[in-house]
Amino acid sequence: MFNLILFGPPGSGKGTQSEKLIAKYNLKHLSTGDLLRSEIANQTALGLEAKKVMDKGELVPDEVVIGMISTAIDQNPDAKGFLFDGFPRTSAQAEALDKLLDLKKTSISIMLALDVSENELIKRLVKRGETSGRSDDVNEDIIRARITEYHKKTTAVADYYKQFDKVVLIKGEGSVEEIFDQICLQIDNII
Ligand code: B4P
Repeated sequence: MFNLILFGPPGSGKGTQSEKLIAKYNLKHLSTGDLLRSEIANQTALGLEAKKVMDKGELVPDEVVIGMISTAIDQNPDAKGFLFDGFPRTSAQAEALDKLLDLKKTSISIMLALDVSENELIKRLVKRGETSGRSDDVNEDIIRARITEYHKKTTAVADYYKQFDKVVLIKGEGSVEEIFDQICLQIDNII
């Protein structure tokens, strides 16, 4: 099984690149952001609670997202591999993911980390906010809060996988196609 983590700050292009990668490599796309937005759209109890946190630019509690990912993995027993997008976002989530994959006798193959400057992130998310209808993109204060949360809690996840030599940095600025080509080069190297 080939299991990829696409990593990076908010707006680094994880969702954008994931769409192209799942088509090319036939991976099951697991995006905690998409799963949470679907809970919000369906107005579930989980979604209503998550929305309050997401609207402040903060991270949803670990047990909530770990539970969602665990269910999603179990629902896809025939997957050729998983593309984790926006997960794990804390060290506790990373440790939980390793245990879940261990139960399935598999593991993370590689983490590709998209590197994008803060100015570019803000520019992209402000622009997306003009049309996306996403309440966490509506103003620059919330966008900055998300980036602060990333530095506080999420960068540690890359350190976690570095100890296993699984992290490769990808320049996340340039055209979507150029970045996609760099990502594919890394994947083709190991599959
Ligand atoms: P996510 O849904 O994961 O979203 P994201 O970080 O905003 O975006 P992404 O990096 O996927 O950017 P995209 O491709 O769309 O998280 C949203 C919220 O959910 C979090 O803040 C948190 O509250 C919660 N959450 C999710 N997972 C969680 C977890 N595991 N634990 C706790 N909480 C969790 O790109 C952004 C924009 O840039 C787009 O408009 C795109 O068109 C543009 N773009 C992409 N590539 C570009 C390029 N090369 N050049 C120019 N623009 C580009």
